Amino acid sequence: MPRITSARVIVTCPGRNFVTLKIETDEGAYGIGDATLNGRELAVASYLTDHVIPCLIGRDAHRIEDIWQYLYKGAYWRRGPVTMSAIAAVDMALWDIKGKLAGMPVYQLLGGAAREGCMVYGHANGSDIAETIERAHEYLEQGYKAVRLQSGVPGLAATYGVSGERFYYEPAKGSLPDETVWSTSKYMRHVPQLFEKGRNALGWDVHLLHDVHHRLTPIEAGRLGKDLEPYRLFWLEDATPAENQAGFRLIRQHTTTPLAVGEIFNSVWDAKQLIEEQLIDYIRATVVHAGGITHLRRIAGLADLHQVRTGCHGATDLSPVSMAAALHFGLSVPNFGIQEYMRHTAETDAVFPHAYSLSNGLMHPGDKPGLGVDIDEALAAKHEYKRAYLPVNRLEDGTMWSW
Ligand code: GCO
Ligand code: MG
Repeated sequence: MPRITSARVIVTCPGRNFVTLKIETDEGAYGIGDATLNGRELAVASYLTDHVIPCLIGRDAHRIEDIWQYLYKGAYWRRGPVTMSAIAAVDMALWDIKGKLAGMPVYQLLGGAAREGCMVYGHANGSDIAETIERAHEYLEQGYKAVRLQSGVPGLAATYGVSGERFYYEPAKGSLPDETVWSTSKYMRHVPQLFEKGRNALGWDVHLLHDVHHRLTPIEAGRLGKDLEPYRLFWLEDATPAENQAGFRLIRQHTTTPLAVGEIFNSVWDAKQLIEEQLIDYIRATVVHAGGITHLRRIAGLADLHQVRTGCHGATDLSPVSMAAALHFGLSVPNFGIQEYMRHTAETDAVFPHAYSLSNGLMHPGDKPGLGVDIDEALAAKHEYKRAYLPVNRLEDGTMWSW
């Protein structure tokens, strides 16, 4: 049996911060797992180094489920983003090791490919509608089958999802959080125009998505969903904060626009009611923040019983290790829906060489044994950690709001 001989946390900042766990075994195979929690990175690094790693040494690396249960039940303080990201990193690293020792890519260990590739969506964003549509065209030219449209809102200085960058959006920055200002009424007037013009320009063959980023109340979300019905969105994401899962009943009563939620969920318990009552169509929980491949499969299993499909979060704050893990999961899970794909910078890709690839709008994890992604530790060491925060958001009168 492969014994865990050592483990360490690597913090690096090739343009943005990433936390990676590396686990080594006495059989030579090592595994890596992503532990990045945007804006709160060092909390997970400490959780792993100070509390988890000492419990791993000497264990049988093949016993993935047992180690998962040990870390989850053994913590006593269950769930939460810090704990679940730490457990996820261990879980990913162990699947990586198992794959390497078996000489197989992880998706084979999960049951093999259930499709040719994972359909991904890209982010088209612009300061106005015309710019967003121009970017969306660029995605279509590259073969994407699905594009998320976000655009600046007239009268608001900054809007979620809009950046100066061409193909990605990186909101975490600064030594203190940026403050942005939000107006629900300005936004609600604007979004239907974005999709009306978007459909006219891009046609009906492309899947269009939109992220509300937790800004609306359930009844406002119901109204927006209704207003967007003519444009047949693939999904409307994070329409309202989901701590109160029952809140989604109200949205459902008012619209047939498909709903996605869950990028900030940590476990199946965050989604249980949403799934069981079929209040959502896509669950966005992801490998790194929801307890790893092991727990994500459990969430997907429950979702499958209720015709809810997966749509894992895949922003740039999830490292290439998470991206790889998400693709092994997505390729093999029966109820795959779509995968978010925000390209990492060349700087990040250099630190994390990987086997996954994109062709004609579908991504494949590649066939290297394990997850098929590595970390160049010498290069990682050259990029020192830089504190960065996600923005905070206020209404125009100064009231704190969800960002
Ligand atoms: C998305 C997300 C991101 C988050 C980011 C926070 O749909 O991709 O909403 O843009 O804001 O991952 O860390
Ligand atoms: Mg989102």
